[in-house]
Amino acid sequence: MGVVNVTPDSFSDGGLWLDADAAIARGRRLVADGADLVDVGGESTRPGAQRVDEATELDRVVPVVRALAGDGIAVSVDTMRARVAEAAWQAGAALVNDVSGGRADPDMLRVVADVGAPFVVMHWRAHSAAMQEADHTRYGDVVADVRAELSRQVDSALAAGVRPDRLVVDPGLGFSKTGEQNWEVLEALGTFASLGHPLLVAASRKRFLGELLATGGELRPAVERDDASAAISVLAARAGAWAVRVHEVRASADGVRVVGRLRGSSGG
Ligand code: PMM
Repeated sequence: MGVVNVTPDSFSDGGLWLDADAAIARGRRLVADGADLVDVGGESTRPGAQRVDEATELDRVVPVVRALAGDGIAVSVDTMRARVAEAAWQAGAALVNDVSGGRADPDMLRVVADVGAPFVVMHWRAHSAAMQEADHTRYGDVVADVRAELSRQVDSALAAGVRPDRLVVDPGLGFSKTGEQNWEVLEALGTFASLGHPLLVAASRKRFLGELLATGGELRPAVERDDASAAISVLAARAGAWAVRVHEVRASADGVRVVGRLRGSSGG
């Protein structure tokens, strides 16, 4: 899954693809690089981010989704808003990726159930403005707690009528998690796969990689974290992930093919 952030303020590519034509070209490029899915978002969820209004999000996302879907590209829409999900679905999106897993907008699960969209349920505790505050990163056992909370989010989606075969789960790296907690989650991907739904892993360029690669106390800049991101893609594929969400696709797509070949199949 290649990322197109149609935002001025995403942490690693904010402003690069804000113009619709630039975003569409980027989406096509990601597919040429090997992406099977392009994730289009119009609202940054970086730690501390403030929300954008719905009209702005719709204006950013819908033309890009329509153009890429019109090319025959499988598009996911990265949104916490039911109306944006619905409009993107009507514009040809194939999947709804909600970082709140249906918790931010009370209408989301109903809309997704009504239209029959595949739906990513990500582990989520709070909006970006507050998610790294201490009480939102407190866990007894981060792996067990994230699994239990994600399982409850899945139950809510099922109760709202989303079909079980439409659900994808994501442990939400960097969302209400410290760097150390992200590593614990990554070491336990099988625990999340055991929820019985396809698993999405989204580590690309996140801060904990900048911390890992820091030199002299300086974080490695976000755009220089792609090699480490691709390494995680390989490990995630090896652990049975269904998809990885990345900003630069080629190295991850190639790595996933290597893993697939070692499994004796042509895919990942
Ligand atoms: N992370 C970001 C945005 N969307 N979606 C899913 N399913 N999982 C994630 O971890 C996730 C996401 C934040 O990264 P970005 O600002 O670079 O897009």
